[in-house]
Amino acid sequence: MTIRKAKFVKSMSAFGEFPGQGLPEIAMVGKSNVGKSSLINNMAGNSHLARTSSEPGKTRLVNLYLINEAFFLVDLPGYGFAKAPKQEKQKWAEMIEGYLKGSGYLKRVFQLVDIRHAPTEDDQLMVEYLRHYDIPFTVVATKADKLSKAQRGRSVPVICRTLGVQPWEVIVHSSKDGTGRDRLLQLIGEETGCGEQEQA
Ligand SMILES: Nc1nc2c(ncn2[C@@H]2O[C@H](COP(=O)(O)OP(=O)(O)OP(=O)(O)O)[C@@H](O)[C@H]2O)c(=O)[nH]1
Ligand SMILES: [Mg+2]
Repeated sequence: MTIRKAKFVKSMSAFGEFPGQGLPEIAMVGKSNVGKSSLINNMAGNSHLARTSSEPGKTRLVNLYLINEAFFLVDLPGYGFAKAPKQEKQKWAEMIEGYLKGSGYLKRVFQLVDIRHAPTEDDQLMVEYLRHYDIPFTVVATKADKLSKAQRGRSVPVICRTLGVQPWEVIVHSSKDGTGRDRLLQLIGEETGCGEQEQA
C-alpha cells in the first residue's frame, strides 16, 4: 500500500478521551527510545510528523495519526525508562494498558525491539500481556542500519528465543534506510483492508 496522506489528529492522556471512529488502528509499543515515533514517520514518509528525540521519554501521551483518511497509526509512550520519575512511569504504563485494553478497533500491535540487544524483561512482559489479551502483534527488530547483515543474522534468533516467536514473523526494520518498510506497509494494508484498494 501507499501512504498518500498522514496527519496528526489527537493526543490523549487516557483511553476514554478517544473512543475510536470506527476505523482500524495499529499501535506501536516498545522501550523508550527504541524508535516507535520514527517508525511512524518512516511509514508516512514524513520525518516531521511524530516528534522524536535521542533522549528517551519523548512521547508522553497516546498520539493518533490518521492515514489516508482510512486508519490510525497510534504512537504510545515507551516503557522501561529507568530514569523517569516513578509516578510518571506509572502514568505511562496506565496509558499504554488503558489504550491496548480499551480500543475496540486495534487490529495489530507492532512490538518494537532494538535489533542490537536481547529483548529486556519489560519486552517479555509486554509480549506476555499481548498474548494474554489476545492482541495480535508483530515483532519489529528496528535500527537494523546499525548492524551488518551477518550481525543481524545472529541477533534475530536471540530475539525469537526470548520472545517466543518464529524468525519469519520478525520484521527487520530501519527508519534510517527504509529496510523492511515495504513489508510493514504490506502488513498494515492487510490489517486495515487498505492494501488491495491501493492496487486496484
Ligand atoms: N540509526 C537509527 N536510529 C534510529 C532508528 N529509529 C529511531 N532511531 C533514533 O532513535 C532515537 C529514538 O527514536 P524515537 O522514534 O524518538 O523513539 P521512541 O521509541 O518513540 O522513544 P520514546 O518516545 O521516548 O518512547 C532517535 O534519535 C532516532 O533518530 C533507526 O531505525 N536507525
Ligand atoms: Mg516516541
